[in-house]
Amino acid sequence: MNKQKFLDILKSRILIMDGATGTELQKKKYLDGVEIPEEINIKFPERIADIYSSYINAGSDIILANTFGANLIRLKQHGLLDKADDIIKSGIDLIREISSDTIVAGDISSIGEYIEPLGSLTFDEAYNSFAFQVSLLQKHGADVIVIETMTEIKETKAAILAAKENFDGAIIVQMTFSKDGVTVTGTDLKSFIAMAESLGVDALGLNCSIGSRDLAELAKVLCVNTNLPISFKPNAGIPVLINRETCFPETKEEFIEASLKAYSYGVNMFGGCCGTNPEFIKILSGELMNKAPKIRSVKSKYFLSTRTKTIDINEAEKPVIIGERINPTNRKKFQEELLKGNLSTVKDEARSQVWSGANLLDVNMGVPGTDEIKLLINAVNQIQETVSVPLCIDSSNSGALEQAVKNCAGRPLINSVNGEQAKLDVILPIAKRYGAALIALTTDDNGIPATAEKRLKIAAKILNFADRCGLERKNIVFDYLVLSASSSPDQIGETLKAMRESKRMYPECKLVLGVSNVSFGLPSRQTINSTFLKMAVAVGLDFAIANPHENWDIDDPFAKNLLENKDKGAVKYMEVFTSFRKQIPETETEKLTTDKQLYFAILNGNRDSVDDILSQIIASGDSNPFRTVNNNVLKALNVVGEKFASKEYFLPQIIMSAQAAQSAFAIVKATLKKDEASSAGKIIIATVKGDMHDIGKNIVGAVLESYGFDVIDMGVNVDSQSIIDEAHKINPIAIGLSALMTTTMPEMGMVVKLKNAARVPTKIIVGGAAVTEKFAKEIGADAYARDAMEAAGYVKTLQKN
Ligand code: B1M
Repeated sequence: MNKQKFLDILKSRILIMDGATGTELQKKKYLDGVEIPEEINIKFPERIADIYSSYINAGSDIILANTFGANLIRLKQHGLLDKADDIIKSGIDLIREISSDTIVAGDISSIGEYIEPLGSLTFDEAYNSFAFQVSLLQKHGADVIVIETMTEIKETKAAILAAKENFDGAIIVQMTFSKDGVTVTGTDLKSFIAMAESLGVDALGLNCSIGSRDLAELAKVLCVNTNLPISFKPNAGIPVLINRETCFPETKEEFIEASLKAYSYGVNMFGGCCGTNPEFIKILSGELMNKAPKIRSVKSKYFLSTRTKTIDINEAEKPVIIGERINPTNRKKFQEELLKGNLSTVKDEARSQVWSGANLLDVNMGVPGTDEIKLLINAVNQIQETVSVPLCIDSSNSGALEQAVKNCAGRPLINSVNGEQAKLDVILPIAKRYGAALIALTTDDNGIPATAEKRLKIAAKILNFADRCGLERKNIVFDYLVLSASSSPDQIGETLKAMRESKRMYPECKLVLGVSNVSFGLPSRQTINSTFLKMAVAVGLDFAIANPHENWDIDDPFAKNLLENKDKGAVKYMEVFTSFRKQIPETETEKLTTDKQLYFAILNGNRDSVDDILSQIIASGDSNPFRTVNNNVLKALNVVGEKFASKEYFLPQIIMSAQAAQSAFAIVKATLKKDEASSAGKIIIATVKGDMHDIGKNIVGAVLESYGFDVIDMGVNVDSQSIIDEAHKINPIAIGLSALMTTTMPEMGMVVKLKNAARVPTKIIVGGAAVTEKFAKEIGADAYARDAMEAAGYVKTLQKN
């Protein structure tokens, strides 16, 4: 029977399932002479046929085939693996022989061993064991799969995945709860729904363990939390021992009364579990068989969950805080611990963030030199043993992401995908397969777009791809990325605009932001973070990746002014929040020489006074104004760098100083005389990948141009391969590379390597504040230059040859 046909029947009428198989087999002594109950199918088929017939005659629409424990691991344990095909085939065929109208359910249940960390099985071992069983159920023509009597959420997840990926028909999953609505491993009803719904089952339900009256109340919780069809198979009460015999105390009348109550709540499929028998089913079918199902319309939920806790994001107070502290980036001691496999800080951070109010925890284990897959799985397991909140699994390694999401108990959030096609191709299928929600960054191969419109365009691309992959749009959580108010104050408005529009265009998609980026490079970061958070929530922010230990109640007018781009250069904000003062009072500058005036203009980031000072320098008859400017600007920028390192200056000050320096060089560049004697040769210059500093590189370029060279300036943050491709094309006499940070210098070595591999016949010259002659030699560069003049000197020697 195809899936749609089954679902259509379910919509039109109540379906009656069977009653107990196990207790009936016991009662009739049908288990004598077999190793496990499923062996009856091939050893004593008439016995199981007798049970099947009794339920079919009692009015069951669906019979569960006697394949409950016929999974790979259990059959192997009992030496019956070679009989697997026959056991499953016979279990199904015998039902068909009795009645061709009956819906045959392939029955699956627990392996008997838990998946780690509760037990010793790996997730893949459990999955493979179920997949083996499901494939045979598919092969021998089961109509639906019923996964039943499950108590552990990870094992249930493995069984559902195996069923979904190896079976064409409908999948029903039932778990077993105690009276308080919790399984023996701590899973509650909502966590069960969250996981089953997200993995795409067709119906879910309850069976075994408790009597019908208590189970009906648990069914009511399912009915008000999901729109999926629900099945209900209670025991005939909790068993008691009377004269050393197990007895089920519930009467048929009590059972029917509770079942009718469950019907009134909206349950769709009825049957019985331990202690029930064909008489129970006969009455049940008489009462319910032709009844129409109750219509349920449950308000849409947005569950994220773990084994023991579920949050409905639609109902939660906003923003939902995702604790960001389980991340070793820039934390040396934490990294060293992780390199040794020590997860104590991970657990401490998990506990303390939850105490401070984190609703979810981000987990990032990106430490170079570790086996990230193993580390991330361990971290997920250990965190889930320590705290109950849902997780946000964070990695740029898709293999690590997949394994961690797979091993996560419950429904996590994945951090993250973006608009790059290669990422979409890999990460979206992971979210779909494991039913996870997915953070989507609105950036792509070209970086973060400057406007809200372009970020929304990337969002549209991601949603189109999600549609094609069959990943429901509501699973996508957009991050419209906030940049620092220090370096990009005009961008804060673009982020908020994109978020507002996104809520209007894609109301089903949630919004997230890594909030602390906004205060990067500024003092009193908490003031800005908290003020910004309030602005973001006002335009619909759902999740904030943030430090829960911070104070999120601040709403500061100076920070707001800065965030609304009404405080150029963060001047007001800096006055209030730092002891920053101009290095000398403006009025005194007039008493200084023009050299000193220039020095202080750069140091104070005073771009407006640069034009005037430069005019004075150029008009003064200085024989080499370029050198004068170079010396003073360099001296000032070095002090700026020192002040930044000692936290006296913050990013806005460096930016203002850099802008003043750039305008000084732009003016003085025109005074450089061209060396007409030189015949022009081509030179490529570039600041290497990851590095945005270009003042020094621009000076080098200007000086080389003044010597008559044809300078091809490839800009900043230039990919190494592009530099070599360009060299291939234009055949320059030299490539000049600039880098100012210790983290970006190694990229110079990469350019040398690529050049050698591609056999490009050109020289490489390197320079920049952090670069040394020794480093240049180590990476195999042809030359090192301390400054622009040395660079020009070297290139001239090449030209002569
Ligand atoms: Co940044 N920055 N910066 N910064 N910044 C430094 C380099 C830093 C030393 C400051 C500090 O912490 N003390 C530090 C690097 C630490 C390190 O790794 N060792 C730093 C940092 C950390 C950062 C950020 C990470 C800060 C942040 O965001 N938290 C960030 C990184 C961005 C990125 O690149 N991904 C950042 C950002 C910026 C600004 C954008 C704000 C701005 C750059 C603006 C611009 O370039 N358009 C900036 C500035 C201005 C500086 C300082 C203060 C000044 C740099 C400068 O322009 N110097 C700098 C501190 C310092 O260097 N003392 C600092 C003047 C320039 C003429 O010198 O480039 O060295 P230089 O060039 C010289 C020679 O080195 C040589 O010739 C020139 C003179 O003739 N030379 C070559 C250069 N390239 C050559 C190539 C050659 C030959 C010679 O052959 C081809």
